[in-house]
Formats: sequence, structure tokens, C-alpha cells
Amino acid sequence: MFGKLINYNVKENIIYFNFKNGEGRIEIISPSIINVFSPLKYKEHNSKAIENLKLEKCGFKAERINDFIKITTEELIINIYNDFKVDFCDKNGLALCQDYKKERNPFIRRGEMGIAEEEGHEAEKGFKKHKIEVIKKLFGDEKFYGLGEKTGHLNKKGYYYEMWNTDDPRPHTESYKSLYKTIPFFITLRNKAAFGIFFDNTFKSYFDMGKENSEYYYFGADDGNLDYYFIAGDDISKVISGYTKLTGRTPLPQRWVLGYQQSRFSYTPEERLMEVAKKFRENNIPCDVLHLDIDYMENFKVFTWDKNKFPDEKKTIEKLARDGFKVVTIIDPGVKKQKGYSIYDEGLKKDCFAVDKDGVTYVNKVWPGDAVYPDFSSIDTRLWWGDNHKVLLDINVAGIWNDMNEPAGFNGPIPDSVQFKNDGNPTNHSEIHNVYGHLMSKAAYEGLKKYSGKRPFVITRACYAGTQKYSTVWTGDNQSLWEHLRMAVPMLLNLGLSGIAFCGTDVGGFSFDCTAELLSRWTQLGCFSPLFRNHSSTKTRDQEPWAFDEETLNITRKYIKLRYKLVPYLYDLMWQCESTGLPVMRPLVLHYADDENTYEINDEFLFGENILAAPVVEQGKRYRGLYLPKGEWTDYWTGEIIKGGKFIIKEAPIDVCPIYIKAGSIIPNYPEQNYIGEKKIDELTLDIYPGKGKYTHYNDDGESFDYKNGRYTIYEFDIDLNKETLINIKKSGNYFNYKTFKIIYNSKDAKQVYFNNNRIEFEASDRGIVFVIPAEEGIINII
Ligand code: MIG
Repeated sequence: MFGKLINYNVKENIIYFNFKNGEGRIEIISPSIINVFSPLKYKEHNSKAIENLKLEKCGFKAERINDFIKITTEELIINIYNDFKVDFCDKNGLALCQDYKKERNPFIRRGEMGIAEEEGHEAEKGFKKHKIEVIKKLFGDEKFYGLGEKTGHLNKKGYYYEMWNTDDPRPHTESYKSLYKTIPFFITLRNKAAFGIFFDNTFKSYFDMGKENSEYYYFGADDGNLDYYFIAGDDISKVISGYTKLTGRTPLPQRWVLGYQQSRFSYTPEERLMEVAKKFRENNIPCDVLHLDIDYMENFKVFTWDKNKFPDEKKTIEKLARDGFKVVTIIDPGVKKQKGYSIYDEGLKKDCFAVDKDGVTYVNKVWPGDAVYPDFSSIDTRLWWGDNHKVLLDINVAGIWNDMNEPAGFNGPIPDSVQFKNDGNPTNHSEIHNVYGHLMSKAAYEGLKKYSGKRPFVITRACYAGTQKYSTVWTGDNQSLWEHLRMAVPMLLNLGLSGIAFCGTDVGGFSFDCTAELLSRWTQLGCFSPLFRNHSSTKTRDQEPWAFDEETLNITRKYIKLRYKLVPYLYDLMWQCESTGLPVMRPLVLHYADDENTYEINDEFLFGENILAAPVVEQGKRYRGLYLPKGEWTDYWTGEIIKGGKFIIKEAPIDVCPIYIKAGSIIPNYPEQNYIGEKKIDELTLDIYPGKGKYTHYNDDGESFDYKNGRYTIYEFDIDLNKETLINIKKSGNYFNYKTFKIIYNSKDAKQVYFNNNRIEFEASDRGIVFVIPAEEGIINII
């Protein structure tokens, strides 16, 4: 397509290429991040994902070698050939990723659908060439990860997907090409080296990960620019850090957001909501958040309340607050088309709605009936929309749940011809569709930040690359099926690898009736999902922890309590994420990429680096096989210490989710609470597993942005293990200090304990000793 390479020239960090039939550019973002670009539609990048990118100053060299141009950075060699074919090599010249130099050549499909189609069988689409296509050579040993929220397994090799945000309520299966989210980013692991590719194109896009031919994989799009980033890394962590340097990182949330959340379509009227709240406290189950689904509104009109169901919504929220509950309300994009309804009238007046090709406000149907669609691609609309949240924040609504923002329409898909302002660069739906939810959640985030001053809590269903800066996500309408519990693990892991560190599924499943056993197992997974929310659809059977039987109540309570115990550990992970981009739930391969046994583990994951969870995802299963990577691991339930680097079989009765703690871990624990913030925590418990290790614990006010101005305390622990154990404690910052640390040291060998040379009394615990020291700098010495 580009034809012969004619010449090139260098300006600042960009190398411009002229080909016989077009222009190409290579932009050096950093020594290991390279942008490949051709202005096929727009002269410049028009990214919705990347904001305020700062280039790293770095030297590079460009030179002609025979028929290609060689670019050398400190970390990479990039060769550019005729037809704008690009090869990436490491600094020693070893090929990492190469363009495929031949044409696509799909496998053969034989036969005719004929009558089979009438019967309802879906015909596979034949070969389709895309306007933009980048074809990469398959070396054969690749593993692919990422691509956001996709069905199927952890490793995406051999799958074909499309990126077109889709609300399809049928049971999501492995053959689904699209769900609610578009994250055109994947990580390739090959030869123990990793790199990522972020294809920053919001039009409908295509990812064939070696399905149509085993010699190549490709990505492509219907329109837009050729615009992708190659992100090299020695390991997966570095690739994620590079990708999130481009698209942003999940910011530290308020602490209560990490508590348990209960939802339902819908908890109305007020009495029902109150009854649910009461049941939590009666049953001694911690809970921080209750969600209000669409029925709280008057005729599904956003930013209104149905006064028949909530006569005084402000009071309702106050009453719940006294018991430690926060309320999150749903807000859909569709605005009811009704004269006299202020949001509709105002939006029209301010020209905030998308219009059809003739400039007439576009109407589709959603919950409120005929509805119009805010044009979130316009800054004026985003500001207006953000401001609308003030009425909710004024009565202390604590977070916003954005749904239906693919955007969905009951009268069928929104036509491509619908017009959007796109901040001064007008375009149509085909370009905005995949970023509609992203821009909506950005508007909500900014409104919440402006009027609450706290760290915004937004949950969105649709998203694009970079949404992590604004919102957490849930994986939409799953069903109460074992198959969906099983699929949740790789789906959440791949979301995490795609920059979305904060995500979760509807615990228990949305559609269909849950069972006692399924809820028990799903809550065990939920305990380790950053967003821990039980939600289910209208008309399905009750799905709260107490809705089944005594056993299920006890099991769900056990795991919800465990979650509350682990909140300081999880909060530390979220804090780290702001500087590393690393997710909370991590596939084993992220930390153990030199161990091939970890490459395709679909039903185990690391919760941070220290905790390994292996949930049971099959009905009736009371034991399971699992892999422990190298190192020593303590069985959290039995205390048994197991040497890793092997597969083991673990008994897992219905109340046991296998959990292992890595040697050398320090896990901070909170005491039991009904909700986060119920108790002032002056004493932090540190659950310590002997071994060499380091841990950093972070503490702040848990809600405001003051931490950005240094209002926090950091405790650093360093455990050294020789003949005796030395734990070195350092502190920086002086704002949120504990009085004491209660230390649980999980070893029976301890004979004497000193803190800064003072002898400390200790008691025996189940698996070791317990003692209390002042929460100060110093050295603990365990002999
Ligand atoms: O058409 O608001 O995924 O969580 O309960 C269904 C009602 C609309 C879909 C969401 C689901 C929510 C439901 N919504």
C-alpha cells in the first residue's frame, strides 16, 4: 500500500518517511516506547486515551542501510522498509516483533450455509480486508495477553476479536467477539521477553491473534489513522508501566470503596433499601455501599428521584449514613425526551445532544422511552453533565454508576451517521462509539471531583483505553452460571493487564437464579477482586448473603470479613498502582515469566505480589490442583509451609478458597469492622511470614486529595533472615501515624524479641508469637 521508500528526514523526536504512495512517521516517545503513525485520516494524533504525554529526552540515531532505514535508541533497533514495514529488535539486534512481509492468506472455509442459516446457525464471515491492517509475523512461541474485557482464556493466541462496544444480554460465551469495552492493547510474551502494542484507533477495530493463519497475527480498523505504540519491556510489569505511562493509571480511590458493596435491580422503595441495610448489621456482615439501580428515578429520568418510592431521599441517605452505609446511584446517558423536564430542556438549549445527519436531535429508545444522547465528545456537554451531578452530591450520594453507555439503544444500534462535535473536530458515531462511555465517565469524574472535593468513585460499563484514570469498571451482565464464574478470572486478569487495575464482576451473577454453592464460590473470588459488588437482575431470586441458607450466610460472611481484614493491604496495592500501573489481580505469569508453567493459568492469580488465590470455579468440586511458583508458600488456612515450583492438590470444601502467602510477606490487617472507618485504627496488625522481604505500608485520610500535597505516612519494613530475624522499620511523613503495631510472627522458633534493644514480652499464637511494639522507627530482633 505505501510502496517504495523514497526518503526520510528527522525533526526532533520524529523520523518522517516518504513512500511512493504515502507518508509514515516513527516517533521516539522514550528509548523503549515507539509510535508508528501514518496520517491516513488526520494530520496528527487525535487520541482520546493519551492526555498530557511527556516525552522523555533521549538520543537516537537514524541511518540508511541498503534499502531500509535503521533507527537506534538506547534500548531498541527499529528497521523501516518499503511499504512501511517495520521490524523491532532489542539493542543486540535480536528480533522482537516483525511485520509480516506477505499478504494475508486465511485458511479455507468450505461449504454453503444455505438452509442451515434459516435454521438459525450463524454463518462465519468470510475474508474481509480492513482499511487499516498491520500484519505481524508469528514466530510460533507467542503468548498474548490483554485486549481488555474479552471472553475466553487468559492467553489470547488463536482468538479473533472485534472492538465495538456492545451490550448483548445473551449469555456471554467464548465465541463472543465484542463486549462492552474497547481496549486495543495487548502484551506479547515470547522467548521470556515481553512487549506491548497499543493500537490507538477508536473506529471499529479487529484483532486476529493467529486465528486465520498460523504464520501471522494482525490488527486493523475500518478508518482513522495508522497509529500504534510499540512498548518494549524486559518483563510484563515494564510493559504495563509503559502502557499506563501513555494512557494513565488508576488513581488511589477512597478507602471505603474497597469495602463490600451490595446491589440489586432495584432496591426500591425506601423501606426495602432500609430492610437490606438492617439485615447486614443483624447478620453481622460488613458492608459499605448500597447501590440504587434505575427504579429510584422518576420515570427513569436521570438526576430525578421518584418521590413515591423515596419521599425524602436526603433523609434516606442520612439514615443510612448513621449506620455506616454509603449510597451509589446509577446514571444512564439516555435523557428522556420530554418537554418540561429540566435536563432535556437545558440540554437542548445548550446544544448538548448528538444530532442526526440533518442536524436534528437524534432519538432512540432506552429505559425512559424516547431518549436523546448527550454528546460527551464536546467539552461543553461534559462540563454541563458533570455539573448535573451536584444535586446528587449535595445530598451525599457517594459515587456514580454509569450504565448503558456503549451506547445502547432499544430501537437498534445508533447509526454511524449520527453527528458528534468532537471538541472542534466534528465527526460521526463510527469514531465516537467506542469512546462514548469513556467520555461519559470522564465527565462524571470531573463533576464529582469539582463538587465533592473527594476522590471520585465512578463505575462504568463501557470504556476505552485510558478510562482507568476516571473510573472503575464492572464486566456487565454476566449470568449466574458456573461457566461465567470460571470465565470471570481470565477476564478480570486481562482487564488488569490492559491498565484497568480496578475492576470486578457482578458477584453471584446478574441474570438467572444463583444457587447457594455458586454464591459461596463467587464471593470467594469477589473477596480478591478490587471491586467487590454483589448485583443481580430484576425478577431473579434474592441473592444477598442471607438469601440461601445458614451455611451460605456463614461462608459469605467469612470471606467478606476476610476482605475487611485485608483492606489495608489492598489500599497499599492501589497506592502502588498510581506509580506503577500494576493491577491488583495478577496472573502468575506477571511475576514468574521465566517459569513456563505460569503462562496459561486461568483459575489462579496473585492478589498483589504476596497472596496467591486459587478459587474453586466448578460445581461440586471439593479439591483442586494448583500451581505454586518458586519460593516458599504458607497455606493461609492450615499454616503448612510448602515449597513452590510444583503442582499440588488442595482440599477445598465449600467454605475454603485456597490461599497461600509468600515467604517474607508482611500483610497489614485491620480489626473487624462493620464498615470502613467505623473504628479509629491506632493499632495496625502486621501478619508476618518468615523469609527475606520488603513491604511498604501507606496511610492517609482515605478520602481527600491532600495526599497529593504530602499528607500521608509511609512505613517501610525490611525483613532479613539469618540466624535471627531482623525487621527494620522506617517511617516517612508524619500525618497518619499509628500508636502501636501488633505483630503476628508466624514462626514457633522465636525465643526472645527485642525492639530497639528493649526486651518485648510476647504470647504464643496459633502458628507463632504475638507482640506489640510502638509504631516507631527501629529494629525488631527475633531470636
Ligand atoms: O437493560 O439498570 O448491566 O447492571 O442492573 C439493563 C438495569 C440495564 C444493565 C446493567 C445492569 C443494571 C440494568 N442495566
